[in-house]
Amino acid sequence: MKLYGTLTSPYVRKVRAFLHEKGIAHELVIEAPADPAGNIPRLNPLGKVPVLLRGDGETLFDSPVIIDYLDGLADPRLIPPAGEERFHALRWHALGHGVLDAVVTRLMETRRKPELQDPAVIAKQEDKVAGALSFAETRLGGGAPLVGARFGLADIALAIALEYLDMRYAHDWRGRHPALARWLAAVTDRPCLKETRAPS
Ligand SMILES: N[C@@H](CCC(=O)N[C@@H](CS)C(=O)NCC(=O)O)C(=O)O
Repeated sequence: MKLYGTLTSPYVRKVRAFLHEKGIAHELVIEAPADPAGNIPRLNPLGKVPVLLRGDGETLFDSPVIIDYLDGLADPRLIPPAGEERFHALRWHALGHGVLDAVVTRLMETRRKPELQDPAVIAKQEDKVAGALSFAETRLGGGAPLVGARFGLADIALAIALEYLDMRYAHDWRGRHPALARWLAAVTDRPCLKETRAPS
């Protein structure tokens, strides 16, 4: 099984952390989606990473689909199988994933020539991030794990979203969300997070 992606993509990191936490053997193929001579356009018609190439030659994308597939491969289960816990875990995933989308959209806008940037686009994405953090701050409960008794998808998705803020939209979110800051500090040394962090 091969995972294609870059070391800086937070979507790829989410899948890598999930693979690490589950202990699933795989080969990481570092490849930028924009490389016209690379494999990504052939493996994913959307031209995005991550892409998972299975042993039988089938490919899977995007990151939520890959994660769902991987969870069924082996124990421990990182997504609760049913009931309220399942929907809470999937909602944490959606929240973390949405923060990534907002930060990426904001980043792309800030990378345009100054005269082409639209401050309204940037403000709209920053509002989404602020709303997501406020939502998370009030729903942390007693700390990690966020759902059930085991560190799982919910924790991976939230931790990676918060660390991506520090990487691509650095601002004082900790001052406004102290419970979230404490929660991240308590999980940040987990091996699945430490070993998938983007090189500085
Ligand atoms: N929804 C996708 C998002 C993947 C994505 O946007 N990946 C970026 C890298 S961070 C990419 O491949 N961008 C290239 C492009 O959009 O052409 C997922 O969760 O896998």
